[in-house]
Amino acid sequence: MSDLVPVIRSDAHLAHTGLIELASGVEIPCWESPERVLAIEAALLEDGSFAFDDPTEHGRAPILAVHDAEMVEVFEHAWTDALAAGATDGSRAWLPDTFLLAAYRGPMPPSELPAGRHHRLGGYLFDTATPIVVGTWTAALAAVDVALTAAERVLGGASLAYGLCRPPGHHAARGMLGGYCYFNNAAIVAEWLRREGGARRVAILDIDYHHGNGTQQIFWERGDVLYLSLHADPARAYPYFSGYAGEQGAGDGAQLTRNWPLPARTGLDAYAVALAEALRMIVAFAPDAPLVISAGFDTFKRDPIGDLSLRTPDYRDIGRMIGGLGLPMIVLQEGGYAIHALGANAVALLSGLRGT
Ligand code: OKP
Ligand code: ZN
Repeated sequence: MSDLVPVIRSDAHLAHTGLIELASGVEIPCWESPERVLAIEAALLEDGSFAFDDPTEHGRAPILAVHDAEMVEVFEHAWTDALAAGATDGSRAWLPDTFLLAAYRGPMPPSELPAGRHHRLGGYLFDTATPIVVGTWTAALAAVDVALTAAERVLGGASLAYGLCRPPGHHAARGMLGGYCYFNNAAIVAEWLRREGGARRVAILDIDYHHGNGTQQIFWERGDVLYLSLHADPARAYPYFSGYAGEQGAGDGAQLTRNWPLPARTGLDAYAVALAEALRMIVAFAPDAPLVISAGFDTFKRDPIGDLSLRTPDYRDIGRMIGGLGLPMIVLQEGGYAIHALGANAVALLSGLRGT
C-alpha cells in the first residue's frame, strides 16, 4: 500500500480557457478553468503519495470508437474555420449562433449544411457551455490520452491510477457536445477496455454532481457496460433531461443503467446508502475489467454550482467504500469547481480508494 499512485496529467489543458459562460443568461467567468487542475496537482504533489506522468498518444481510433466521425471532424476544424471566415478575431471563444434541434426541421428532410464548420458545430451542441478556443481541440485530445494512459497503468499492474482529465467528458454523447465536455473520456476508456483490453464486462461508476448523460446514452443498449450514476435530481439540476430513476437502459442494456437522483443538501449518510446500492450492482455484474470512475467534486458542500453537502473527509469514506470492492480502479476527473477545496477532496478520495 506504500506504492505511489500513478497520476497522468498534461499541460495541454492550459490553453483551453473559455473565459466566460452564461449562467441564467448572465455572463460570468467560466467555472471550468485551468486553475482546477493546477489546484489538484499542487495538493497531490504536497501529499507525496503520487507519481506524476504525462500521457502517451493514442490517436483517434479510440475516440472514433465512441463518437460520431462527422462531429469529431467539425469540432476539429471549428476554430480554424471561424478564424478563416473572420467570425472571430481569436481573442474570445467561439460559440455558434444556432443549435440544430430535431424540431427545427420537423417533417422536412435534413437541410444542406453551412460551409463553415464553426456554423455546423451548432448541429452538435446541446448548450452554450462548450466554448471553442485555439487550444480546445488539443486539450480535448490530451484529456483522452490522459484517460487511456491511466487505464494502461492499471492494466499494467497498478491497482489504482488517476487520470487528471481536463476538459471533463461525461456530458459528451456519441454525436453531441455540451456541459464543458468534448470527448467522453470515461466512455472512451470503457470501450477501449472492451476492444483492446480483453474485457467482457466493464462497469462505470459516476459520482460527479451532474448526471453523465453522454455516458448513459453511449451505453444505453449495451449489455457489456454497466453505467451507474449518483447525482443531483435532474428535476432541479443540470442537465435536466436525463438522469431520472426510471431510466434503466434498454435492449441488451436493460437494467444496466441505473440512476440515483439525490435531493438538495444530501450528506454522507444518504449518499452512502445510494452508493452501497450501486456497489452491490457492480458486484452482481461482476466486471472483469478495472472499474472506471467518473469522479467529480461538485458534490462538495461549498461547490459554487452544486447543492449537495459532502465534506472533505466524506470523500475518504466514499473512497473506502468503493475500494472495498477490491477491483482495480481507473479514476477520471470530471467536475468540481470549489477551487480552494479541490486538492484536499481529490487527496481524500484517492486515499480512501487505496485504503489509507
Ligand atoms: C460539468 B460537469 C450554467 C450552465 C452550464 C454546465 C454544467 C456542466 C457541468 N452556467 N452548466 O458535470 O461537472
Ligand atoms: Zn459535474
